[in-house]
Amino acid sequence: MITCLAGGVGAARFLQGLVKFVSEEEVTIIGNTGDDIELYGLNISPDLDIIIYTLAGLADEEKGWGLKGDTFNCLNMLKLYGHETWFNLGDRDIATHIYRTQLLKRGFPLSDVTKRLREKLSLKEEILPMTNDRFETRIRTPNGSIHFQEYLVKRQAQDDVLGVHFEGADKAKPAPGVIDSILKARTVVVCPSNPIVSIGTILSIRGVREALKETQANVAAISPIVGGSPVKGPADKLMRGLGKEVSAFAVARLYQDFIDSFVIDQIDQAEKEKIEGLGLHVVVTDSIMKSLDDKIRLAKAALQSVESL
Ligand code: FO1
Repeated sequence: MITCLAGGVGAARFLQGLVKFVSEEEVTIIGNTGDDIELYGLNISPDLDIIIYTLAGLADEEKGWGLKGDTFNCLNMLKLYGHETWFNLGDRDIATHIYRTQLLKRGFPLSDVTKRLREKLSLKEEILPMTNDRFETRIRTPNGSIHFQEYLVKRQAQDDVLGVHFEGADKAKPAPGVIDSILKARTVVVCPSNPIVSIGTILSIRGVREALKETQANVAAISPIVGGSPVKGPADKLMRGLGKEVSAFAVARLYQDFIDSFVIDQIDQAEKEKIEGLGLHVVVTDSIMKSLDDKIRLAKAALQSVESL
């Protein structure tokens, strides 16, 4: 089994490459749920949906989220009724949130809901939420603490970041199968996702970090920071806000106690030795994913980075 720790768009693109040469049944994905938000009475799990839609070939690959060719008539009507519509939910996307909300209301845990969703969309990869419990990533800003989506989408990541808070992390238990999928894996891959609010959230779940240290699996990570910037998203603003350098090396430092290898982009070649100094096996490659071939190449580099160990 190959177990992948995944956030949203970057992870989804990486996984598209991985499943081109690894059988889908062999892949287990532990997805971030810190971005989850309730809007219009609907439970929305953005990162789980991005992974599911992308692997099902339904995602709007341009934006990276939502469904290709979706319409926004429902949202426009909600706007007419005076609702805030800064989070763009497409009409077909809303069906996913209705289905998820109905099942949650009937008492099914998020892990069951996610299993049903990916089965209905004929996915063979196992997709596990990091937890079934309430967990909300909040950003501390000069205007107070706000939900991650409000920070990122409504306010376009313009607020100064004074801190990041994982509400619920103290009580959140790993969802069924999460710890096992790490302990039983042949290889664990930390996908190129935001190290603070996509991977950091998964690592904050009780028992996850310990399992990553304990597992017999080799653990590979891909740097989401290339040339001092994230390929996509607010990782630089969050890292700076937390007083961390924005570099591949800084990400390697965050993961160093449980990974064996670290894949960095050729633009960061100069950091290779410094990262090796952390005791990690470093692989330098072209890590920018534009085409499917790029995604396959990066996924192969990640697996090869630990196969030689
Ligand atoms: N991101 C945006 O920047 N703007 C949006 O309007 C937006 C809507 C949206 C709807 C469903 C969904 O699953 C994701 C959506 N995202 C949107 C992406 C999301 O905010 C973030 O990309 C992830 O939460 C971070 O990985």
